[in-house]
Amino acid sequence: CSQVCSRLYSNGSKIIEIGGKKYQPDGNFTNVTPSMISLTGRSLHLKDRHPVGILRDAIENKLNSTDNAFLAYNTYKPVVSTYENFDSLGFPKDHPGRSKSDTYYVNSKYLLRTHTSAHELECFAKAKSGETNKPGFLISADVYRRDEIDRTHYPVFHQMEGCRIWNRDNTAYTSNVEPGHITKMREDLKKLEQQLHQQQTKVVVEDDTSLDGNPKQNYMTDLEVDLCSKHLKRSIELVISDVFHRKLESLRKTNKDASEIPTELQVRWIKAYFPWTAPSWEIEVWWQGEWLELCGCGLVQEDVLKKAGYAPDSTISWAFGLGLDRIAMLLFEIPDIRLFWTQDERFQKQFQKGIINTFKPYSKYPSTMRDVAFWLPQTENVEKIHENDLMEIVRNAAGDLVESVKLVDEFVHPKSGKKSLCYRINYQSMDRNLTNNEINALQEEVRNELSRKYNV
Ligand code: FA5
Ligand code: MG
Repeated sequence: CSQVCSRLYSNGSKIIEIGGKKYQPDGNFTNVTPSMISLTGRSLHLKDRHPVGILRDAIENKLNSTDNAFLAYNTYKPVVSTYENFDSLGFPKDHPGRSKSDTYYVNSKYLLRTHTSAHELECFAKAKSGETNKPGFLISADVYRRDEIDRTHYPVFHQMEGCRIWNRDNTAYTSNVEPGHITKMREDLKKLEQQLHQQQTKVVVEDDTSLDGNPKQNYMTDLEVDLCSKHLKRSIELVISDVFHRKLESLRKTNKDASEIPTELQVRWIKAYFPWTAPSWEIEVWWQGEWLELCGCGLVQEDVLKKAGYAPDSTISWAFGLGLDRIAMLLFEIPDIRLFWTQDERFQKQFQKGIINTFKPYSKYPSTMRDVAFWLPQTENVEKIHENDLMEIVRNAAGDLVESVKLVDEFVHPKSGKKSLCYRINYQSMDRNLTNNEINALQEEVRNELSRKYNV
């Protein structure tokens, strides 16, 4: 914190201000940096001429094309409580996602949300209270995670959360007629399957539907689990088939040999674990020679529904969380995730509302490497250096002028046993040429900060 706070305090203020709200920093927790705070409020997912915004809009439209079931919440502010982000969802106290090396804390009670699931409880409560008359909702927002630096990782990305709710007709279970919600789920599923059937690009699904090691919740019947998980999976497959179809079509138009472009899309469902869903899965799509993870999902734990005000046993729901940036990068052929954040109009003016087109790179500016090597501190009372802390130092010094940071060498001295690390920082601007003097100054700042903070 000393590093962060001294910067925050440099304008004479002892208060952190994000999105018009004020927060008291906390020496033991605060690790959100001014450079991160400056990225809050950009709302790329709301811009209708930005790849992330265009994709968000396309997915919302597709999901609502079947039965217009989803209300979209897209303006939630990025600061949430640790309760909303973790506790409300049943994250154990020692879950690694809570650690300061992975999460940006504002203070001990508030943080920059790490996923859109942070707003699930509130939205379920709204649905329960009758404030909305739709059986589902979508939440799109910017999310924040401390992470490595390279072309596909950025400390801010975007997610869309989706949830769908059925009220259980419990009284019918005592009679011989099919409960109303089962009939409704069958109808909803049928509509979805018909729509999926009409998609021009078919999805070929690999799915081990057994629940071994991925158990259902006791309050639900096998039939309910079957119908609900099919509805969940078909909804996501519909989105994927729609979005990727547009890409395959445009590749077919521009490729010399159109027969090389696949006419089907291979996807697979993998069992997963999330504290607030059971059973849970992730979906991966086979794209240009590799499996790409797009989304985590599952059937919402009864506990979360109860916290939102639903009576025990009364409700069945599914939830998913879809990453937008990776899909947008691949659809629009964006070579570096930093481009999403550039204000350069050569980027901005290439996109139009509702259209998925291929990005045309403007001149790529040369990159320059600098290495920094240091002996790891050995004494116990020195703070350990987590790789994400190093990333943060580089980000603070050079912001979006860094293309990547990679560990290139590790050395253990044979006699002393001391270990040294060498990181290679690749400097490159998206928008202009950098001078050597400028890069040297940035590198000097990284070196000074490393030695000041960790005494290396
Ligand atoms: C989650 O964030 C859960 N909240 C998803 C969820 C919601 C599960 C509702 C169950 C019910 P995960 O960390 O796997 O899970 O992230 C979800 C998706 O966000 C990933 O599949 C991926 O598409 C995207 N994502 C995750 N990390 C990154 C990253 N560093 N950069 C870009 N996209 C990412
Ligand atoms: Mg995941």
